[in-house]
Amino acid sequence: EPLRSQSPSSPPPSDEDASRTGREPENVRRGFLEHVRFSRGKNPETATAHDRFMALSLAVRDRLAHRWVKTARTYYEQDVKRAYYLSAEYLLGRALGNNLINTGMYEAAEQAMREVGVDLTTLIEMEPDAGLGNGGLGRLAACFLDSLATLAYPGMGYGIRYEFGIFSQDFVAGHQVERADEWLKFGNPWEIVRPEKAVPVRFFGRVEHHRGADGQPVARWVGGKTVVGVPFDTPIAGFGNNTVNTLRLWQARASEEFDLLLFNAGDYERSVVEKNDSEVISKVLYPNDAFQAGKELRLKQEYFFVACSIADIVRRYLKKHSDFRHFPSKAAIQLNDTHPAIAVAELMRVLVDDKRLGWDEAFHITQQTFGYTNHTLLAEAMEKWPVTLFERLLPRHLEIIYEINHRFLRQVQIRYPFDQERMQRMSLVEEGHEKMIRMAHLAVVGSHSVNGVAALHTDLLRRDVLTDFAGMFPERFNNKTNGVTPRRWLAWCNPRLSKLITSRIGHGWETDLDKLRKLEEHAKDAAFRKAFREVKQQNKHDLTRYVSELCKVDLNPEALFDVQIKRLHEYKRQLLNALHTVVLWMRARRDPSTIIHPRAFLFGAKAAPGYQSAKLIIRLINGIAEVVNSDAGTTGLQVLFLPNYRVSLAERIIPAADVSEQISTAGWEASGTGNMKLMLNGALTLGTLDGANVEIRDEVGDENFFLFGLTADEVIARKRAGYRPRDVYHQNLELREAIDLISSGFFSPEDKNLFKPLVDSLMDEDRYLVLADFESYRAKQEEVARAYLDHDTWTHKCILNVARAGIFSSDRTIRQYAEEIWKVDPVPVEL
Ligand code: T68
Repeated sequence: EPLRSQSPSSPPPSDEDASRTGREPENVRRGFLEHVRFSRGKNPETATAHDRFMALSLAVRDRLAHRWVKTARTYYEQDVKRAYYLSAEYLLGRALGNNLINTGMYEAAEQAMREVGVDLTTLIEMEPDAGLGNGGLGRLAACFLDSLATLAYPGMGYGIRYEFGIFSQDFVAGHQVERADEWLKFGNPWEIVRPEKAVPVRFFGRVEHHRGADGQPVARWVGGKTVVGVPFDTPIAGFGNNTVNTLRLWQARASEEFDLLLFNAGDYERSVVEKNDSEVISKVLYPNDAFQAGKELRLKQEYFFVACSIADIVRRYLKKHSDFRHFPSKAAIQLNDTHPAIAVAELMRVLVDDKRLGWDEAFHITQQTFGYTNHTLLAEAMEKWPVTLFERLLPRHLEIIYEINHRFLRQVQIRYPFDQERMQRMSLVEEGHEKMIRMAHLAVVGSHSVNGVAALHTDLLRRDVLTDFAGMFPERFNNKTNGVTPRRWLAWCNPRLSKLITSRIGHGWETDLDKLRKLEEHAKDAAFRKAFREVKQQNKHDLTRYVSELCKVDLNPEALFDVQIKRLHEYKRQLLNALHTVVLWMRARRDPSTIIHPRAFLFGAKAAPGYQSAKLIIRLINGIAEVVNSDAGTTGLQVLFLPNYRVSLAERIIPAADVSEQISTAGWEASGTGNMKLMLNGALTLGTLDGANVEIRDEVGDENFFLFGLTADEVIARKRAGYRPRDVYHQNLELREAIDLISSGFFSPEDKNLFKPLVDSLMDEDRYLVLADFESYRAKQEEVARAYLDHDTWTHKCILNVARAGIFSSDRTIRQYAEEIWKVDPVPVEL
């Protein structure tokens, strides 16, 4: 089933038409046919769908190449300050469709393919998702790259070229089963390997201390073993401009000299084993989204890509400069959470040990260079590494961290004399049974900027998590509310709505999302509301068709599509949603007239493979789905867990959503970004006052938002007062019946006790206040159902949601990072 039945709008093609770069249909067709023949070695008749996908992608890449080179040359020649984004994750999804949209080539490609008898959408569907991330944090990095290029900022992403990205998810008897994500198996047409820019990275070894010729102490990190980082570059095309930035991902390779040494010593077997040890570093993405596993290999991954990236940035700086005092005027480095925080110690090592700068000067440069973004308040996600591990793996970095800590604690002591407890709280080293390095403290101390990702999150970060640091360095703390790219999350994924919007307000919203405000006027027009409703309805039909193929479930396209799509985590409370579906179903069994409008509850989520309770929640929802869907005819209720939630699946679900479930326990979801994508596509939010929901409600108005639940402060107060979930259970009859039904094994006939751990933890602790918020949620859901009956008023609210989503463009977010943290300016690329 093709994804798109209409072509999206696009900017006019620009000025060149050479044979390998021209963007007219005839050029694209020729490029495609040449790649079929010369890159794939096939005749058009024998080419497979995959050959055609590769050939078209290569033809598109050719048409980016010229601008890619020109962009790099422009930055180099103008010697501009650049923004470097360091992230362990990039959740890019598919590139072909997005590149066609951003380059304005979509229609040309469509026509070119039609002329050779090929369906473009079929080719687009051939592409595997680049799933080099877990969830929001990785997808945010991908949206940021798109915005950097679109706003013509000299920005570059650095990360890891995982051979296996986020696992692919199957359901077997309702249970999640993981399979390796072999996204590179058939080749990646977008990347270009640059072996000439490989970087050696040392691990283990020891530190030698002696005096330099000038009498100053010098440290040298020697011995150990060396791994080589090989960069693979992916072009990132801006929308409607000539900018093509670079995402540089490092792959780990065994160092040849090292192998040869062993090989020549006759130890062939060991040399091959060592090769494996090296190359495993970039093998697989750790699939935890809010939990620190503390595996040695993970720390190796972090240092590996950080060392490669810092070396690359320093090498680029030295092409035009020699005095490092000016380094921060040419490079801003943003740390995407603490995963790359070791960069603080690495830049210090390069400046002090390799480039022989004095400590104070080096530290000043380092601080002026780095900014740190925090993405979570969850204690179990805070990165800490055993000192013993650091000592073995990165002995020099441990010394540097100790030195940073020593000087920092002296500052604390001067500022707050006789406050031993504060020193302990703020130390980069956590004392205790096992000494640990606190990566967030390293990131804060080594940066000039620390930001949260939504207003509430930043407030809580200041107030509850980095309290002492916010007290000591208030000027360092700032908020940068997340955003999403309107190119992928509207222009590309929802061509029908895009066309409707453009028919009323013209183009321009793609790069200036505030223009959507003009839709407020059109919301008053009944014809526009009707057209809007029809678009949503057609999108729901598309999803229904797709789902019937994928899951063999026939959704009712007239039903309200109630959507919760995000990683599976207890704090996100998929269980609250599930409990509610059981309550609704039990009511409907007794009296079908209680369901005033048919409703389909759609879930999409991956659970971390080791997160047992999350996996059990998936199994529960699949169990509920089996029961509920079997008598959907009488109740009007459907429940469906779509397997293998990922970027390309989100692109199908979001345009078809009526209700956006953003129901995390207040205080836990740092921001959320799916909430923004759903709003932008005309879904109404049912949510708590958490993360960016707060700002979404501020923008859209309380009358266009379904608010429920405790506030973050109330959550804390409720727990302080001694929260007893069992009391709630006893007080709420319907809730009790639903929980009892789950306990009885009704949804797990093969194992009656399957959900016992789930129910026990809910009744005994209920850490995320599912039961406390249940009644408020249920009541608000009833309001949602009633509101949906009035289709026209509902649609009016949907349109206002779209009209007021402008602020949630990642262009706004990136402009704020660029102006307030990085101090980088746009650098337009002229051809
Ligand atoms: C998310 N964090 C936040 N973390 O949960 C979400 N963590 O509220 C926010 O909108 C988003 O970041 C963007 O700011 C994550 O996605 C991870 O994926 C993660 C990965 C590895 C380790 C820890």
